[in-house]
Amino acid sequence: MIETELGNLRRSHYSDDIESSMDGDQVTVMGWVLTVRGHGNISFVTITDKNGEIPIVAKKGDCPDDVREKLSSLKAHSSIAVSGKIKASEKSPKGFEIIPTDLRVFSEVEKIPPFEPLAKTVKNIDTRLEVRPIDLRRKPLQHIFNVRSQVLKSIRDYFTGQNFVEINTPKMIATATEGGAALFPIFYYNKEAFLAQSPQLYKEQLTMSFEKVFEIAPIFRAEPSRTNRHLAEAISIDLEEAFVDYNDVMSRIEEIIKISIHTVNDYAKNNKDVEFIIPEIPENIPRYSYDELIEKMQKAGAKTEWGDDLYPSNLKKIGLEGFYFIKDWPLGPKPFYVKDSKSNPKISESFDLMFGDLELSSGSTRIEKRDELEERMKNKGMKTDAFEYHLGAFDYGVPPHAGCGIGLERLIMALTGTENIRDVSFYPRDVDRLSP
Ligand code: AMO
Repeated sequence: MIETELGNLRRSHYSDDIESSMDGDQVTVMGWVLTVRGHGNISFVTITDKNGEIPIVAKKGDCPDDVREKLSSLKAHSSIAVSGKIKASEKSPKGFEIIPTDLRVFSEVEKIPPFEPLAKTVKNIDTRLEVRPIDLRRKPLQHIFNVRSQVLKSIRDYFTGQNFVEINTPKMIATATEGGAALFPIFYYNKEAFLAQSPQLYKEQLTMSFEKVFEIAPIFRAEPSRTNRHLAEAISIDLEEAFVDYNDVMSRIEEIIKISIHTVNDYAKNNKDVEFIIPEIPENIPRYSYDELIEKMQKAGAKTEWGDDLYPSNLKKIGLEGFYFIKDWPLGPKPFYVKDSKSNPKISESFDLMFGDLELSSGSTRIEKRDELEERMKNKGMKTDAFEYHLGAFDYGVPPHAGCGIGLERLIMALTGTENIRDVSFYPRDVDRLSP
């Protein structure tokens, strides 16, 4: 009888804890069936766990018959435990195999899977997203999400090392913060409320008490467009700092980009089968002004005028590649909290961080004076009463401050050469997808 319950059985080793020098040792490994091959009296089964693959060789006479028969009948994806002896083997790519003595089959797969666990690519992304937990077992995605986790760790370490405080701000809010982006309305008891488009106003307020703050959390945008770079729910790495301006924030982003590329390089060094396209570590990230780029675009024959957005097709025309900043955008379309430039009131102290034609981050120096902020809100046709909860803080010493939001998914796209944002989000949300 092959047991099916975990009971007190526990894994003794992960795949990467085992090596040929452990010949003869008894181990218990756990994971999922990757492949099963067999002929006559011998079965070769590969199982995979969090860290890699484990070859199991069940040969008549070497292991109990019921174990061998059951192993050879298993389908890919079944979840099992194998106890047995390590045997050093030059024929095995890992240098060892496991001769099973005991088997537990926790969840046996009956269905034919929508794709094989080893499939490198599956053409239709919807096929994959429908069975996302299974899709996430595939190696290319394992690498993306493992490296994403490490990049997040290195960014958190950076902030903590620089004496930033990690904050959490409300995600159910009463008013919009990012003018242009659409809101998701929700019921909040008997009132209308919204999912937060960004932590903007709260992170600004928190510079009053903590000076340097960061948050890594979801932002919600009712994006009507179907593109490979927009999600309805994305993760934003937000920072906000007192007594600095947008130039200081760009310098911080530069450090964060360098640290992140180092992390991805280290990951790739330790995992030979990764197929990331990793960008070069830039010595400095160039900072172009909006004016300068408009002029270049016009010279390159683009039909664009001062005040227009900088469209990807036009950015391509002037051959901008890799990481670069576009700074000093026209003030008009910028959200109400963005400060104008003292040298030219038509321009804002703002920037976008770009990677090719992909916007990874935007940031700015913020307004710290109540009357200026109210004026900007009125000019934008906003009702200042609704923002009294925010404006009230400006009566009590808001420091000069600046900050930015970096889209985590887009950052990971840039760091790994991933084309579709859905491949760097565990459970992507977009116009057409609200499940799984
Ligand atoms: P912004 O609206 O430019 O700025 O957003 C900041 C960054 O968040 C990412 N992002 C998205 N990623 C995927 N899908 C989306 N729908 C999406 N929307 C935004 C982008 C973008 O550059 N409060 C300001 C930031 C600040 O000034 O601190 C803000 O939200 O990478």
